[in-house]
Amino acid sequence: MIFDGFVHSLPDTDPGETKEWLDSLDAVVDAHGRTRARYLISALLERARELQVGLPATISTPYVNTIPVDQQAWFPGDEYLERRIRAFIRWNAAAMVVRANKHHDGIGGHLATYASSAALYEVGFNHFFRGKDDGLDGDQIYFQGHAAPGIYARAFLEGRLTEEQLDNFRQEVGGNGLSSYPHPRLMPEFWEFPTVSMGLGPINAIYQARFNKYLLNRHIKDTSNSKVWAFLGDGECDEPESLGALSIAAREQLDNLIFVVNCNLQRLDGPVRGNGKIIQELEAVFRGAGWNVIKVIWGSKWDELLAQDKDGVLLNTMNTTVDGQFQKYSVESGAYIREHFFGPDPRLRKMVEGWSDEDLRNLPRGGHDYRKLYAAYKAAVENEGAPTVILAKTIKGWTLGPDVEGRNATHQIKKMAVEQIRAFRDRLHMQDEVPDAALADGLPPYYLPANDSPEMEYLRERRRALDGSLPRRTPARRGSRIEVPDDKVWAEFMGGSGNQAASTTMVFARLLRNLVRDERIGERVVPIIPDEARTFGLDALFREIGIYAALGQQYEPVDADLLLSYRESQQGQILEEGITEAGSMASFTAAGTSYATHGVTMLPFFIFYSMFGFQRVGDLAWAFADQRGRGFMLGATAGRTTLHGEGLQHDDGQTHHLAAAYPNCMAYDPAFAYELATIIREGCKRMFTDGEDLFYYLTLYNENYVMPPMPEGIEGDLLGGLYKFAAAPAGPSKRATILFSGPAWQWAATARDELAEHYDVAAELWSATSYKSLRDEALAAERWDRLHPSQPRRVPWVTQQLMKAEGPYVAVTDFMTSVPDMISRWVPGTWLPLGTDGFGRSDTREQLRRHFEVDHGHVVVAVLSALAREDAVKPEAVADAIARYGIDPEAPPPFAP
Ligand SMILES: Cc1ncc(C[n+]2csc(CCOP(=O)(O)OP(=O)(O)O)c2C)c(N)n1
Ligand SMILES: [Mg+2]
Repeated sequence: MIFDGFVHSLPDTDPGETKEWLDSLDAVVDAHGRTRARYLISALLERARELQVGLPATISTPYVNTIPVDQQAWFPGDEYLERRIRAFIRWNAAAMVVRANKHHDGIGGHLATYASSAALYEVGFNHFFRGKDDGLDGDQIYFQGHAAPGIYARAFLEGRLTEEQLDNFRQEVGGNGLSSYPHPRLMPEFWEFPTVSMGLGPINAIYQARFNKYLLNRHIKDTSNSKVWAFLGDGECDEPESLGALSIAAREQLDNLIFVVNCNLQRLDGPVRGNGKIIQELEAVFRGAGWNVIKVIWGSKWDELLAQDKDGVLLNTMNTTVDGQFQKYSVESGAYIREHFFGPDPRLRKMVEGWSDEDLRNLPRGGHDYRKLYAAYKAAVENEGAPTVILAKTIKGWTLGPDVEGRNATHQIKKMAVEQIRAFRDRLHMQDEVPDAALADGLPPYYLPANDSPEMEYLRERRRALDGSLPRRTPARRGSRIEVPDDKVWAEFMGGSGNQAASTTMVFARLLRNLVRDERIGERVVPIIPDEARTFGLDALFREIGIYAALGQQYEPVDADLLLSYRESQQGQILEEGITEAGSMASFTAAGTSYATHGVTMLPFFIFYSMFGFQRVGDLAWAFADQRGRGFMLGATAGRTTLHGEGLQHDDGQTHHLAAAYPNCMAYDPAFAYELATIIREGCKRMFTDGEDLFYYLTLYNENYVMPPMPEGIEGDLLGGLYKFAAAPAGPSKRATILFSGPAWQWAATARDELAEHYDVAAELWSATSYKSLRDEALAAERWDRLHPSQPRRVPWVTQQLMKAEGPYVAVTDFMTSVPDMISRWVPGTWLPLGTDGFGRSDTREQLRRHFEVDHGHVVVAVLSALAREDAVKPEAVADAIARYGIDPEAPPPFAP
């Protein structure tokens, strides 16, 4: 017998028996057709699963609900009251958006997303989502960003928001407004998770669920009662971040995680998969990744049709109708549906003979059927050993009327004419609540039921039973503060390294080791590394604190007998993420917001290849900032000339430029061990003791040099971003000042010596640890001046500092010139920065520094050139230096495209 597939490569122990089975199948196909054959094979697979035959899971199932009617959990709610409550919320959500746009044309907002997902949320709010009363953690819910109006509308009914606040939707500047989307930065007591940049919610939710297990397994916090719910759009699933981390959720058996995908088959411009079936496609992806998949496609009214479908013709039509066509049915009349969906096959047509056109038009999708949803959610929360995804089919703009529902333009509709509003009201059966007279001015009024109405009592009772209102962010809980570790951790970095050369990366590794050994806070430290621990010298920690592995270590590591073996453990502390900066950033987010989500402050240190940080996952970092995450990001192997062999894609000269865009990021480019230790100690205090919503970005380098001892009395200046590192040598008659950052101190120091020796110039050396901090302070001073014209001028701190030195001022850095240029406006004298602009390349450090024109020769030339501009030296001196250092003035600039 010949097969093309893998079976052919397996030995057949009984070919006769095999033949009998195959002949039977052939006969079924001949006699009863493929549909019947499919049914039989499905039945066989199902039985094989029950018998634990151990077949790989099939990746897709027919286009029907996963939970059969006879296994559907009984719906315990009051259907009538819940429908009324849902109607009120739908109404208020739409009223809010319409009113906002009536008052302020173009302010925006979305009607259709929530309209399609109201039941998805309301079943959760009434029956599943756990709140945070009495200090509980509750569930962590990632709301689809564009569904925010519905979440506000529910909060309004719950008495958490006022009419005035609803009327301030998308008008935040005056205070008391509501954010367009979930933004903890702007509504810190309300929203917990920023989700609106598509794809970030799903990946963050996965790592949040994973982090909850980490806290549990490490016995830091019992998180076993919290579920993570992530609501996302079907269009959103095209973002690589949405589905890119599915496998870790399955691998680590995150049964505390539930995705609910709102499959309205549409995104912004049109259908998600016009010619395909997004639900089937997603099912295959999730099942393939090892998730428990529950499809909720059809509402209850379809059950009776499916029960009659003895020949499988209905199923076949469901299976073969593409999404674009389903969307068409969602906007069409019952007659059209009868003709085109049921019509072509007489058996199907007969099935709906007794049904009116209206009945056919109202055949609902599963995602609008709270009974189906309840059963799915219940199965999801009870599922063990794997994460669950619920794929719920809905109609975009559902209940908003024929001009909105299912239209390609629906996503962006935010206005409704009076006629549309009235029809919408009628659809929601709210004629008594919102009489015609109230609609006359085209401004739909909000509707708040009487406080003692059955709806309000039911609403409150449900939330009380589920531990309080959501969403709610509770950042200031007891026990969320951590005292900064004592001197033992930091002291060794302050005195210099003697004769020993070290890199700032090595210093950091040692500092991290000291921190994890600290008795009080050591266990709270969370090192997060995307597969570069060895590069950064952090592998020494593997053995000491272990690598977190949800299921422990089930093998003997190849290096078990070595001192630095690869030790995995369920209590492991290091999050060794593998090669995923996005996943690492999501872990960093979960750990860095744990003070708020769990009332447990953790100290995350995310160390990565600096080029693959802000540049690669900048949007996740932005969401981290929005979410008020706290922690340290460490861009290692930084510098465009210090990381020398790696070349264009690796050499980082821009991340300080990028980091400057993050308002609450404290960005430092330290040169020495004591700088690093001082900054990290201060960061720990500000973030973890004082509770400031900042995060730190520090660049680390891999170049070894002797670490000097910390000069006296400079701590404040160092943290402020600029301090005097070394006085000018005595003797020479002319003065200048060189600012350096990171490893550029070496070129600055050599240049200083050369200037004194050959050119009669005495240069002071200043360490610029943070141009961003200097700029932020200077901008504040400038602003104050601008707005206080009659007051004495405020001199920016950077100017005050530099006035203590003498110009001209030359800056040198292993980053782009635009980094030191952040302060150019406030430098009190001639200013000439040198940086590493242009694409990186691979070569030795020496060659690269020459190429980028930042080596000591170029620093000398820059200082002389600046002095020449001030007529302090003759142009010949500059020419002399150009010749002395063998610089080719006609070489093309390194930043030429
Ligand atoms: C990263 C990113 N790109 C683009 C957008 C703009 N955007 C907002 S909603 C939307 C369509 C959403 O479709 P879907 O995910 O299916 O959600 P639905 O509204 O249909 O539930 C787009 C493109 C965004 N918010 N984030
Ligand atoms: Mg969609």
